Amino acid sequence: MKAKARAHANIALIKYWGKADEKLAIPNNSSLSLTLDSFYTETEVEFDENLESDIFYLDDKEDSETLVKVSKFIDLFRKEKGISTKAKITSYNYVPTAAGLASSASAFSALGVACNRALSLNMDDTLLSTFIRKGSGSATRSIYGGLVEWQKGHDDLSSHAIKVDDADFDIGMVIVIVNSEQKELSSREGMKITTETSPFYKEWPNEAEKDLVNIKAAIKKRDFDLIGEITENNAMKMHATMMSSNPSIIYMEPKSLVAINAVKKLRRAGISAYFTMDAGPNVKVLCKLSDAEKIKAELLNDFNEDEVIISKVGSSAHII
Ligand code: 2P0
Repeated sequence: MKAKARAHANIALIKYWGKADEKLAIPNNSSLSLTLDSFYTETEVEFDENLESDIFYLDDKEDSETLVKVSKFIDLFRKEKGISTKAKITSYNYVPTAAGLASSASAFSALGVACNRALSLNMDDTLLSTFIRKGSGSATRSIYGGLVEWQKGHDDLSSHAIKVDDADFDIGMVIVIVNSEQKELSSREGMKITTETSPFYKEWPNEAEKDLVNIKAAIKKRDFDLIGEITENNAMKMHATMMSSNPSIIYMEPKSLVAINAVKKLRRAGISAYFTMDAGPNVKVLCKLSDAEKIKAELLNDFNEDEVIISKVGSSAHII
């Protein structure tokens, strides 16, 4: 009744933005991500008949606020097993700096993998990813390492992750910490506002699906620059759509643009580097891993050493 798992964070190259079904967490568009080695979560879950309620520790501190979401998520697994036994959950986020880049993707993926083992549910990765999806959408993709697609599907069982590529070529990411504080607007809220108010949102799922087809072809051909161009363009289309919401959603901060301009400068100097951004101001630079140190050196003109983190490709979520 006890298991411990590790899962890595992932960064979407083709973004997920907007839900077709909020309750089931089915997205309006499929997405594709790169799993990162440098950011991960380790979580132990222990089901215990003696407990009267669930208890959750995050980085050695009891966290009763997050517990509500965690308990709801574990309920899915309890229901599958037909039990109501409460659990103690102990979780650690591993980030290479005090960046506060705690990720719901690695967190729910690690917790899902641990619950599956602790309750001997023996779900395969496809089915398990549909459970993890209901904790957090992006967590669906963290079940696999490398390049991973979350196929939007059309119902509970068909909306799941698939492995696209091991990404065992020269690829990596440089993460630029612009601001490590908790974001003011959650992704969940941001998506809702965008889908309900942006006049441009109706084009977003079409654009994302086109980008997905094209990036998968570029991955197959190992065409790094094409992968990068599609990634950058997709992220900016998502941010433009968010900005056109009412009220507008602007995750970008002045220093985000500083990082973006540094990437453009690197590109003019012949280095293949492309930026992407998520629901926050931090900038992630998709690059060849062999260029990462050069890219970091350029970024250090404007950022501190602990604000620029290099990551190679991460592996699948697994029991430890
Ligand atoms: C992504 N993001 O594909 C996109 C791009 C942020 C921008 O998935 O509501 O925490 O739990 O499903 O997964 C962040 O949203 O949202 C996200 P919920 P989630 O990575």
